Amino acid sequence: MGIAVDTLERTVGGIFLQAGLLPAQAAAMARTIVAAERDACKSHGVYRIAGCLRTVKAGKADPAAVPALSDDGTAILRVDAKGGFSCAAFELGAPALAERAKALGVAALVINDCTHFSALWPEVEALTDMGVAALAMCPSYASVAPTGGTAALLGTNPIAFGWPRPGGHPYVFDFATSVAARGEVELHARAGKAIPDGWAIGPDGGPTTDPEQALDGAMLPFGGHKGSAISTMIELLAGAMIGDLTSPEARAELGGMSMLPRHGELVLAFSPDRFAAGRPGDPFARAEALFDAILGQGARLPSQRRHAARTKALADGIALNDEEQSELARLGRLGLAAV
Ligand code: NDP
Ligand code: PYC
Repeated sequence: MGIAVDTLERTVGGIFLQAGLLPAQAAAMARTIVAAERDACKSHGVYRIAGCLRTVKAGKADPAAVPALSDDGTAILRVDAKGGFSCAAFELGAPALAERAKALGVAALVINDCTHFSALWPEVEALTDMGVAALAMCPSYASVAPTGGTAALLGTNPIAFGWPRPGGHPYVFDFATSVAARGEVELHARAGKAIPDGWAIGPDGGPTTDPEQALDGAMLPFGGHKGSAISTMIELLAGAMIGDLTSPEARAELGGMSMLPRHGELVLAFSPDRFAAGRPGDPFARAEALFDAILGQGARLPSQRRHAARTKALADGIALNDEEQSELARLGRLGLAAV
């Protein structure tokens, strides 16, 4: 039997409280990190705690930040995270975003000045639970070479989409616009395992399967020029357009990559009912027909693996290995002195 989800949330929340985070920040962080561990998304699970603590210890994330929502009644809502982590900032803005999208058809949540370490699927899933479709994106820090280039410039820039499915798990995809998340390369380095061909180039600009060389060099965009362009779009929409840092700026501001980057995030929400009004067909029923057709070919939907892992974790608990358990105990005991 593994660790119950609520037990692990208390343990992780306790680590962040010990590190000086306000209770609302610590609880939001614990929910996000434990959700990733529960859903078998190891690159953004308990492994991330030490990086968050390093960022607080270095004075790059404010543990006492209280995010503030501003709403001028338009389609653009803003949360100023005030230098704190993104999780509490998102939780503050999400209900207002869903309501505004239902009222207007479409609305945007801009989060500014947040330290962002998490996967984006918890955010789009939260919005689909509120009955809206959602698209979330953010820069990270310069660690990916544009296609045809030889040095880190773009971030691993994740993008996630969610579509509500009445009576079932939502349709959700969430991926880095690099071939894999940087967290995956870090986990390979920690395990002393080579990364697959095609993920990265070393500092000399040549291909490498050595994760340490990849971390010192640059990762590659997924899908060649197509991923490179989507990643660039994210720098524009969720960096320049919202008046926040792009990935090269975030890396320069941080002065290294052993901590987590501070920048902004853009989350869009759509009301399928409002968009489809007056047109033939129910958008949700039509979506189900499409999902059935995909599954009918023997393909799987994105997030199916994750939701299966969640079902297992809720029944059997979350399995952490001995090393992970002793790391949690160490972080809980020593707090910021552990990093
Ligand atoms: P993956 O490549 O592991 O997965 C990408 C998506 O594709 C998932 O939704 C996954 O669903 C789905 N998928 C995988 N295989 C299939 C398949 N055969 N058929 C259908 N769907 C499939 O993700 P990445 O490594 O690119 O990213 C991992 C995480 O890192 C993301 O959650 C992302 O948000 C996060 N990240 C965060 C950053 C930040 O700055 N905050 C930066 C970069 C990444 P499933 O999960 O069910 O397998
Ligand atoms: O895994 O690429 C990544 C990442 C960057 C910031 C948070 N996660």
